[in-house]
Amino acid sequence: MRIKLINPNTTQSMTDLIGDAARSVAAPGTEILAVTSRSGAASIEGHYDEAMSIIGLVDEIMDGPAADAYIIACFGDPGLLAAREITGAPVFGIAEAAMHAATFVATGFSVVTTLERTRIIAEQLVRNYGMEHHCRRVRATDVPVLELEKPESNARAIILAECERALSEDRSEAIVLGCAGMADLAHYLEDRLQVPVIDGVVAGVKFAEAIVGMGLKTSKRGDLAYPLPKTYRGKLAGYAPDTRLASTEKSRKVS
Ligand code: 2AL
Repeated sequence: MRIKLINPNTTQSMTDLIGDAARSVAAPGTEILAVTSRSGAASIEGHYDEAMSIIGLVDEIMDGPAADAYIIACFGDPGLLAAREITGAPVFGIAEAAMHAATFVATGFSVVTTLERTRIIAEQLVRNYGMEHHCRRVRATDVPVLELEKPESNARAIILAECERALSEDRSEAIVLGCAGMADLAHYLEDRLQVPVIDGVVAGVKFAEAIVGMGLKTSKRGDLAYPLPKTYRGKLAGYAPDTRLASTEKSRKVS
């Protein structure tokens, strides 16, 4: 099966990092197609960045090659429900995937993310996903997304210290990593913390394999049905669902 792993920010080095993480767990026969959004912000750290990322995300889903499943590799899960509307293939957000995975291996988890403003967005996701009974706290580290890949930012040590506080102060039994750019930290942290550390990119890949393996597709009854045909004006005229979407979904044939 082919899983398209979409980095909705426009930083290629982060795509390379998450592509490596995804391939390290992919089953034989799973192809990981890791792509960088062609439009939008270098890093996604707020509501505006998220909103602006959705066009690039939609482009990656609507334009070929088609995939059996899609993963949105940003912890805000930007455009997740819109993405589920425009394709029948299952779509996974890394925040939703990581939180669900955490509930299988721990009663309570803490999310450790980047900035204070993304901490607030992650808290909103916890509520949207009905995870209030499982998520004990969402913690910020004040490490900006693009600093994660710079050794001089000391990001590893800062994140490790925040995880240690989460285990002692929140009484959490597992850690959910709150940014795609932390995908390479999971093993490092797990070795030191001795609790499950869940990266949503890896969780997304394994859930995608499971759901596709079960033969499940996104329901087209209700709110995730294909968007209604209507006129789109201005800069978005080309995104009218009936023109663009119909042809891409019709040509969707993946082995
Ligand atoms: C993210 C992420 O995963 N990628 C990105 O650009 N921003 N999320 C976050 N909470 O920092």
